[in-house]
Amino acid sequence: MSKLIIIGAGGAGINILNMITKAGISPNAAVIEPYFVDTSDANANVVPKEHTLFKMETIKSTEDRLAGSGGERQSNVDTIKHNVKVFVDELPAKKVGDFYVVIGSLSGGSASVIAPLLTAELLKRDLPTLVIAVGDSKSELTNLNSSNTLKTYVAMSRMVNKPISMMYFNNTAPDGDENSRIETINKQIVLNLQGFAVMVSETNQDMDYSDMTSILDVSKYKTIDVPDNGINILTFHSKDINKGTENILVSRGITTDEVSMVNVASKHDKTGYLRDKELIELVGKNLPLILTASVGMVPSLLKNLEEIDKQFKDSNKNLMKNVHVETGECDDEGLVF
Ligand SMILES: Nc1nc2c(ncn2[C@@H]2O[C@H](COP(=O)(O)OP(=O)(O)OP(=O)(O)O)[C@@H](O)[C@H]2O)c(=O)[nH]1
Ligand SMILES: [Mg+2]
Repeated sequence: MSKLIIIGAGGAGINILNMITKAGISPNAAVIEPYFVDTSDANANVVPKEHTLFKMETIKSTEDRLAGSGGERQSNVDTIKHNVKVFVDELPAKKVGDFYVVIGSLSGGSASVIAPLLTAELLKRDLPTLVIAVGDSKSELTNLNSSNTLKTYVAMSRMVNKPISMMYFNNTAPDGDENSRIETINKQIVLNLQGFAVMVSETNQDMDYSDMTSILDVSKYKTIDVPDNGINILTFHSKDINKGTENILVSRGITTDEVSMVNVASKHDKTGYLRDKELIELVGKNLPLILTASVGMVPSLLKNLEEIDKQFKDSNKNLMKNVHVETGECDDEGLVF
């Protein structure tokens, strides 16, 4: 049976991975093996008791507490680079049949560095990897971090010369309530991974390891020209579209129009069938499960983040005028009397 090795990095990654381990995965789907990593102790309480937090040591805030990156992506780069290699080396023996998932926010300071480095390291070792990336546009910093982390993934993909498969989410709805939006996204991610675990379980008819590694590395399909942005965005749908096809799983490779995000060409389509009776019973109501890899979406995601960045900068420009304060004389240590 295939395993899903899921690595939750940073605050958001740890939180979401904890939700996945609690929700569980359907029996007879791929078994989950969770790993939690961070530069901070702040989220250690969310790590389930039976698991440990892999600590990427940074400056300690006190004797025994790790300080995190506080949203600054550059603050722990060298430590993280070193630790990511150590972490991957320490993962248990890799075997054919296993799949890797890396979960992290794009917008904080730690996972936004850990997760891309980790993904590149796994891909370099030819391990089939899916990235769950959570963007955020609530502040200029989180939005800019999201944009730069997405660009990091593009650069990483070019360096390892492989497409990166990503499920992309953004916490910030135009007028939405932030907390309910995060909750919705977390639930969506849990459902997507439960579906993914069914698809990669190797218990399905006509959908085997090669089919699933190809949807993660669409360059394996002769019909799909992977654009040089290197990222394919995976989306999951479970649709009640055809009552007659009760136990169908479909994976699709698609080219997407970069600007309008309209799907312009279905390049590959692979249909598999659920064979396992328990799985049919458990997930049958959500079938068919359709996993789509779209290879042209990243430029429009980036354009969107860059437009938001411009809005933040424009609205702050005027506010920053007239903020200078005259203190008058002060003594050597800055005291004003
Ligand atoms: N969807 C989702 N987003 C979350 C969750 N927890 C935090 N976030 C978002 O993640 C972003 C912050 O990133 P974190 O993951 O906390 O950052 P980090 O990687 O730990 O990095 P530092 O804390 O800066 O060292 C914020 O924009 C939050 O809105 C969660 O459970 N779900
Ligand atoms: Mg953190």
